[in-house]
Amino acid sequence: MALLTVDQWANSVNGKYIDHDGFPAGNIYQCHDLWIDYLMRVAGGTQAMGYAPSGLTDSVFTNFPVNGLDAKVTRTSGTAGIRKGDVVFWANGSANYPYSHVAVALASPSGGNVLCMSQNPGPAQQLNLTLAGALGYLRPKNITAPITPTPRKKNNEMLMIHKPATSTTATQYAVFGPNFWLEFAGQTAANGFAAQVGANSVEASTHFWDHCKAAAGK
Ligand SMILES: [Ca+2]
Repeated sequence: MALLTVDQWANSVNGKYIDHDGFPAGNIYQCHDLWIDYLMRVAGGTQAMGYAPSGLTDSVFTNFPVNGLDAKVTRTSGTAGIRKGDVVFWANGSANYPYSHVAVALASPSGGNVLCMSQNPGPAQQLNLTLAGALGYLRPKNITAPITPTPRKKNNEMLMIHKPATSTTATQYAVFGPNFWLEFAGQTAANGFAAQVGANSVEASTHFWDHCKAAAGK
């Protein structure tokens, strides 16, 4: 079965009760089932990879890697960098989740909360969950960094290129447009300019770099 995008998956489970193991008898619809569902249908893992060694779902995170799970996801401690598609784990014994919790982030956090697809209590649903007690997150390896350039501003004809680093020079960037040419170095500045330009930087050969510079009138 083809794997789903995060959005496709979230739409497919929203409002539904998800169970993959018939366990525990008292309430088979656990947060852990939603994690298993996500692991299998989005990250391309197996149910066995997602088992919690201690029986509580946070042990997937605290015992990572077990069951070969590291073939499908990476692990990050703490909440910095959480983004859409990350699987967030809350600690056993945390204030809101005395028996731990897991949910799938649908957006980057805002104000100490993160919008998640979460199950138990209730069916799988979108909930804004506090990050208090969160241990960290697992990120499917098959979800690449989102490309979310800001919309090109009206009449903004700037473009951005870069020349890869060599053994003697750092990566060089240039933003240019009609009668405008700005060279600089540094990834942080480059990211800022890319957001402003509204597109990612295009890799340039020296020849193409010179061509662009000449076209910019410089
Ligand atoms: Ca279950």
